[in-house]
Amino acid sequence: MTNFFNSTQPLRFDPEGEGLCFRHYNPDEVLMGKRMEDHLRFAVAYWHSFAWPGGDPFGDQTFDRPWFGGTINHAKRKADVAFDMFDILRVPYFCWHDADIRPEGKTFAKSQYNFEQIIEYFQFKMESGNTKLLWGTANMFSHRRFMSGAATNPDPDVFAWSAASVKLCLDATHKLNGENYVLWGGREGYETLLNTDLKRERQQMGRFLQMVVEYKHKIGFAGAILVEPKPQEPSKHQYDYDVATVYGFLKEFGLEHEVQMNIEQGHAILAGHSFEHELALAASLGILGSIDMNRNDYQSGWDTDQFPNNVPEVALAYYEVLRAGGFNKGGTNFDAKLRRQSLDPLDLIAAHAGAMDVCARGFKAAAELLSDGTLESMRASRYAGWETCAAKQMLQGDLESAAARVEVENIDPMPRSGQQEILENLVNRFV
Ligand code: XLS
Ligand code: NI
Ligand code: NI
Repeated sequence: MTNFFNSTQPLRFDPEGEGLCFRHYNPDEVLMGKRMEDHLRFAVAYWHSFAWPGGDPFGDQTFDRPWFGGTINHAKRKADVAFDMFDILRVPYFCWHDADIRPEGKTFAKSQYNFEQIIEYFQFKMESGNTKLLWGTANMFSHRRFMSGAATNPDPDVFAWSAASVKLCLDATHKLNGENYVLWGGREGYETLLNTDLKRERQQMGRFLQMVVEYKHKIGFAGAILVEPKPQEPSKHQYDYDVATVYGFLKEFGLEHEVQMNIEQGHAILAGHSFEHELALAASLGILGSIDMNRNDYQSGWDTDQFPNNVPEVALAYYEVLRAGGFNKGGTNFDAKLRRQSLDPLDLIAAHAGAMDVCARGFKAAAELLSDGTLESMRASRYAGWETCAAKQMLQGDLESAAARVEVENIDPMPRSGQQEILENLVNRFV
């Protein structure tokens, strides 16, 4: 234990409690036959909470953390504080990038040496603790070598470097019994089409993903490979734009049964969708894997990665997750960071505890709405006509036989209300 948080006493569930506690998140409460902890599967993101120094485009570091510094001892200290926080929050999972957890070395071999020491340290801490790995990933966007992309780089040597990075991170994720492996392609896109061979770059990226899947099978990694869509930022255009785009890409490279989605709230908004749209679409395509929970600033429109605090929005998101049967290997990763003025250790705990409560409230609302059944039965009755034999047959037939029904059956379709306001009022009774 470190003394960063003064105490590592786990937060209590106490709806009437004073100070720091959970007012809505009760890990042991059973909803729809499952404990809340097992439904939500919360994870802390190592990068935002322990590696980010609090900079913005106009100013540098605001956080002063005892583990900032480039040595392996700093990295171990960081891990000690991180695991203290996992215990305080009682989160079942965490997630990392290679660059978050180890000091960067002068060579690949030196970085690998540092990384493997930390992975061993994690292994030791995980054996005696309660926190597991939801997913690992390779950071292939921060270092300048990746400025023109990782797998999509015009320089094949960067492709090779990326292969080495993913191989190392996938091996480590496997070693730590991680439940998923994520690929987010922040620089897999372009700044200007004028210098970009788009066709070639997409082919490189497709082959890279195939190689990752082949390697996963080779080493017997049972976790899911997840792609995280985002339309832009940092690149002007990113190839993994949104769920629909990634699905087309997976089909093109024969990976639609191998790869699923890690869907982030803020990325959905950046792509001009709602979070629930992206979740519903992925579920309908059978590729819903996991979620990155956060929110953007709606005024600036930037990907500000704030902690969620909009219960109705979160409720609609979990509603789609529940309709899809809940998470399997996936979970709720807080890909969210403090505001740069939130300097205190307490701010880190409060941010997560509050977000866990927001998710719990939203999740409970979603579970009640689904159990109530009115929404689903109203949705079903809207499509009831399609349950008739005639309608089903029509889909088996051709255009001419469908067209013939108009005259033969003297069809005259009558518009029906979509009842949006009634449905919104219904939802509002639960959130
Ligand atoms: C950035 C992404 C990133 C991924 C992991 O916008 O959300 O944090 O989740 O590389
Ligand atoms: Ni993001
Ligand atoms: Ni993310």
